[in-house]
Amino acid sequence: MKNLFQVLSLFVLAAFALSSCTPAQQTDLSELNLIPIPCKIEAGNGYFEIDNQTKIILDNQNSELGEVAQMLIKHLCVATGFDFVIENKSARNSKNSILFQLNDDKELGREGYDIDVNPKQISINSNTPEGAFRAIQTLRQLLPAEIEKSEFVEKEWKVPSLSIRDYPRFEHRGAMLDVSRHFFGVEDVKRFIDFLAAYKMNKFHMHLSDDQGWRIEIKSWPKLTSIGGQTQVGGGYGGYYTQNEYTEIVNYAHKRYITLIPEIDMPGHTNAALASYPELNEDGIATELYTGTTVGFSTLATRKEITYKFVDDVIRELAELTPGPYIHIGGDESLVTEKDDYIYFIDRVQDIVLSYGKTMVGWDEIAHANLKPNAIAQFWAHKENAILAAEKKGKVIFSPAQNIYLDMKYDSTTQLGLSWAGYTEVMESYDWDPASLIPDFDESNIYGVESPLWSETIETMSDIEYMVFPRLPGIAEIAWSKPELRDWDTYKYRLSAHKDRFEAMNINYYNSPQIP
Ligand code: TNX
Repeated sequence: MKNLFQVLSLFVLAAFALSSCTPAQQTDLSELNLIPIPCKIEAGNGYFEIDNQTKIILDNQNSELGEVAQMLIKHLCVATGFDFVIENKSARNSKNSILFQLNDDKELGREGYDIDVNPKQISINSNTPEGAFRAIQTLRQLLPAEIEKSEFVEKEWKVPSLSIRDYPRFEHRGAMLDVSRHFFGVEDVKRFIDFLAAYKMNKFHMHLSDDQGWRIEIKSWPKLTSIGGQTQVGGGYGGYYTQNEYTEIVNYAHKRYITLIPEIDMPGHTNAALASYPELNEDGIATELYTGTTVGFSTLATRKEITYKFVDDVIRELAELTPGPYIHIGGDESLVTEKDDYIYFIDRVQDIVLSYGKTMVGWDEIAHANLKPNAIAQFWAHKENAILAAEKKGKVIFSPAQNIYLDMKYDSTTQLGLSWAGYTEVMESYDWDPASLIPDFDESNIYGVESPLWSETIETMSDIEYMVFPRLPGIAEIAWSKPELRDWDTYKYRLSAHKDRFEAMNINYYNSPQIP
């Protein structure tokens, strides 16, 4: 009996050795460093290797899916040096292929996806091209970090066998860039959008106006930019986006399934407008342009009718340029606006936003106005405002300054940034959860998570990168991943592995002592 068993096992071993020279190894899941961490990962055996023969196959005749496949090619072709061709479904079972399929799978929702990797094929299944786009970001992270280089790299491009099922926790996952305190050109903004896309964020909030600068061309009020756009913090030339440039940014974000949320901050934070048009001031006298960093000193004249003509024109032009459903009206720190004037103003502006078919978003102070259902309050400082907004049937975006303000210094030695909300090391920005931040706040009222980068001290793309990395990936994970899968002690090792990616992307990141 024993002999027969030995003979049989020898036979099995021999057959195995003949069929493949190197037995396929099971993927070690602890070596994956995916951020945000996916809902479910199962190990497979062996790996898929992308080479010069790898085909990309679309299982559905869907031009949008084809564009997503092109985006994948863009990510792969530079470092690998391979030419990829896209084929249609007749070839769906071919080996050495990356297959995109559209399905109907309720659990995955709009943005979810499955990725299945085996030695023959990588298949990506989703309900929408958007889900396929999110999947590509995961695939990038399954490849060696050098895939992110913008030059050819001689390398074996292996993807470990596995299957992933993944979908987001929150609808709203974003970041804000303040282009008012310091202005950033279109190319910088595109790079910022690339960062969001890489970590599956889907909202890009642009803070387009403030005391120090008006940054979007408004044709019916041209002095907003010819006067109000000229300077910035510290003095010197600021700048602004023409409507065409703004559209270029909208489209760039849209191709990456990121919705642009434009903000015109009102009725405070309006000195640039007040300096451009005297009639917007209570006393009818234009203010001086402002290049300092104090907040809370300016207000539109909330009881003058011309103010509402101004707001209507601005929101009309902005709404026409903005395909996404949101207009952000600011509403924060209106410290020199009387409370009843403030409420009167927000109520009227809300009606203007609604009249152009958009959803109003505002900083948490707008909760004091008569919010209509579906208004969105962005909680940054005042928990009681978040609660009030939810009571008024508004949704709440979580941007708690103490946790995720990207302009807060990491520690006392950080040169850039501010510290009014405290220092925010990488752990502090990661190790919290929106559902437990405000006692008794119902998670169903949380629309999502967004981290703002204010730019009083931020002047260059390299400054942006330093404050954003490595905090942004963790914030993206808070917004995307299941809370029970998140934990700092394992996250810090995953994040550590991303340093190679930051370097491959030439990102000027902060090398935190908290990251091994
Ligand atoms: C508070 S957050 C502000 C901004 C500043 C920021 C600096 C918010 C809604 N208002 O005006 O730039 O602090 O951290």
